[in-house]
Amino acid sequence: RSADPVDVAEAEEFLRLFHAENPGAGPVEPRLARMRYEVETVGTYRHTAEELAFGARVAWRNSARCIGRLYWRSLKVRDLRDVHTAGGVAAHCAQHLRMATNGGKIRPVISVFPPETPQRPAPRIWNEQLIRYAGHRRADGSVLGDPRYARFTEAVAGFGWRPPGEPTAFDVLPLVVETAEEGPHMFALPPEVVQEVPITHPELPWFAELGLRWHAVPVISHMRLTLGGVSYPAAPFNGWYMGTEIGARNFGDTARYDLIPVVAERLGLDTSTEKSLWKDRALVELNRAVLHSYAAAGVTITDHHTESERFLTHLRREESAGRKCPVDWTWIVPPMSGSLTPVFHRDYDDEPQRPDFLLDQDAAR
Ligand code: HEM
Ligand code: NRG
Repeated sequence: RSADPVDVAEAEEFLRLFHAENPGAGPVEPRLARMRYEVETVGTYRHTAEELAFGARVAWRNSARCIGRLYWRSLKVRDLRDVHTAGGVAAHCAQHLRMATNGGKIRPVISVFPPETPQRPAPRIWNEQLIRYAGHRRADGSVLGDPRYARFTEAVAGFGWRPPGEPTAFDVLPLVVETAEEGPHMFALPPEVVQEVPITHPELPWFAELGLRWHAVPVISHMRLTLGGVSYPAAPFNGWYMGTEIGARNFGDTARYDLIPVVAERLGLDTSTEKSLWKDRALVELNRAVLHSYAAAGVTITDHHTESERFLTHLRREESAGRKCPVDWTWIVPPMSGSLTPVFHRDYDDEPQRPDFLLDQDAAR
């Protein structure tokens, strides 16, 4: 699909924000005049490299669900607006992973591929994240691997994808990149760009026997960056993990790896009554294992107590800068021990701010 013409009011709002926060960029009026002329003639306008970098950082700053926003100024922005082929997009995604992983010392990076314009649809990445594990559906309906990706796994199997050996619980899925000219194409990630962490526990040697692992870097690739009325559907970005994302949600959710009963049994807990709090106790050990393993592997990770404190620092800074900071309490409060963290005990502004990252209801998944 090609884009509708840019909404001039949105473009103006963004350019005014850019010039207000970057006084060195000079007066805004000549910039607005050029933007209006471009939109009148071709229905869109091209951001300068500086506007693009600023806009991506502010989109992070405005992500109401993100607890990691203290570092928003440090985002490294890759300007890949001239990469139009599926193969080019896939190769740059692999390069993104190299730069972001950085041997374990993770760097926040965003790769911005071409925007949607009235003249030309943009490339699209089908994957929700650049690295995700397949969910292999068995004959009895159960799933080996990540059940969340069972449908996606079926889709790529339809394109001829097979795991490299016997199916396992941790087979990295291929990328699917679609352009209007070429249609969808599938690409295996080079294995050397996929760093993973084997999960062990600081005191319990049997934990390693569970054979768990997770990828070092979460690179979200299904959110649309919207800057001043221009929409960039392919703009994968990453920071590093907060341990609970893996230990509580990816490993703990019953619709994901569902490991709480497995760990509880190994711990020898009384699972015959909820009142023993066996789920809570297993959850804590699973999360200790995740934090321990990433640290042991030299891969950046944060815990929910530290990150909650940092987030409050971020809120104080935004307030002294005179800015509104949108916060979604339901996402910011960690999925375990919520009331032990200071972010639980207050309320927030929730009015959305632009620019930001949007989820596409219509994106293929
Ligand atoms: C969501 C942490 C970097 C944008 C989240 C969530 C956490 C988090 C814990 C909630 C995820 C969930 O519950 O599934 C962090 C940490 C970072 C980081 C520790 C370290 C630097 C970034 C960066 C961006 C970003 C670099 C964008 C440039 C977002 C967005 C969401 C989110 C848009 C919402 C995702 C959704 O709606 O599914 N982040 N983040 N974050 N983060 Fe961050
Ligand atoms: N919960 C997801 C990742 C969502 C975003 N989290 C981040 N983002 N840390 C998961 O894979 O578990 N980030 O850009 O660092």
